[in-house]
Amino acid sequence: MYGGGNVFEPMKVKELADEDPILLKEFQDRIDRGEKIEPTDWMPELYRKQLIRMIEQHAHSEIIGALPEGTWITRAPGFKRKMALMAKVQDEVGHAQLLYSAAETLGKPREAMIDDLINGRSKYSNIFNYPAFTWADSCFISWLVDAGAIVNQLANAKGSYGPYVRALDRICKEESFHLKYGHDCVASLAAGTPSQRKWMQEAIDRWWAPMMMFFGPSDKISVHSEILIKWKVKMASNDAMRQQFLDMYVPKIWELGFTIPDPLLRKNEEEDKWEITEPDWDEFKRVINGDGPCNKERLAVRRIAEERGKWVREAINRKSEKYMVPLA
Ligand code: BYC
Repeated sequence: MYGGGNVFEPMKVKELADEDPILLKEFQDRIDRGEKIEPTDWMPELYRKQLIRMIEQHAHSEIIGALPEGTWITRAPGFKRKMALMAKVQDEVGHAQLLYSAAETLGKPREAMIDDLINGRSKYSNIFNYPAFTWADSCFISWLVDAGAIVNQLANAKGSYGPYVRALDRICKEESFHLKYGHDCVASLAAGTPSQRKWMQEAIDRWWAPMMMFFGPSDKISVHSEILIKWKVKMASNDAMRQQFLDMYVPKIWELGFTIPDPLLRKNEEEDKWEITEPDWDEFKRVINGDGPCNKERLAVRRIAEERGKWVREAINRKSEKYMVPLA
């Protein structure tokens, strides 16, 4: 019933042509009227497949995203920062649980999703395949990666699939705390010693290019956007989300006295549009297909976690079987 998709592979539109045209029209009318689609409602197989693909990738991004920040919990400067970062990382893992549950409503079991992740068959966000060398890298993630995630998720929380939008709604509320925490971390470094300012600037220099890619390939080469926007799964295109992020956060980065490592970055006031250096989409493709600086390490950690947690899952399942009351 479920299935993923290969990057940049053209969509199999044939599956849509096979659907009952009357049901398909009623489905599109419901979406156009702003109604929510629920798990037991009729939906085209392609809608189901696309949602599983996107929600599953999103869930994986949350648990893998916890890794580069997680390594900084014990090294965060001071008790308060340690506590706050630990709470944030726990939130991210919780987001993954919400999202796996939302994807499960579409028919793909959680075990199959985890299996696809640890065996490299599923994708997760490009940005978490880069190393967090310094505390400032962790601050960049907490502020600006979370900011990018909020831009995307606030928009998509108005989308069409009930379980996903309800999960996004809750996730956005928690993310807005993360954003404040992340901004406070970056602002502290900005107001700190020359070395602290330098570390933060170096982190911005390292993470800016992956951050631009975080919103997905440009609209010219995005594969799934057209159908996902028609079905209100995505509420804006990748370029529109990237532009919104630039609009909101470039001035804030400048305000803190940092520079952005893109010589072409400028606001074209006539077109009300940010001009940027075109991201290196070949690097992007390599990274999302398993060949980034940290891909192997990230999946190895998840594989170990899966292996070590096996006895807990088995114990819970046995206990629930023992207390299960047979239905009359
Ligand atoms: N990374 O047709 P396109 C967080 C793939 S977690 C990797 O434009 P689509 C956080 C795409 O999957 C929040 N792969 O795709 C956590 C497709 O490949 P397949 C993460 C990417 O789906 C912890 C191919 O490229 N947010 O912030 O229309 C701590 C063609 O692309 C990426 C979400 O997951 C990427 N960046 O649009 C801190 C949001 N971009 O599947 C923070 C939910 C594209 O054909 N997802 N690809 O093999 C989305 O909104 C959409 O899936 C995307 C891509 C905008 C990302």
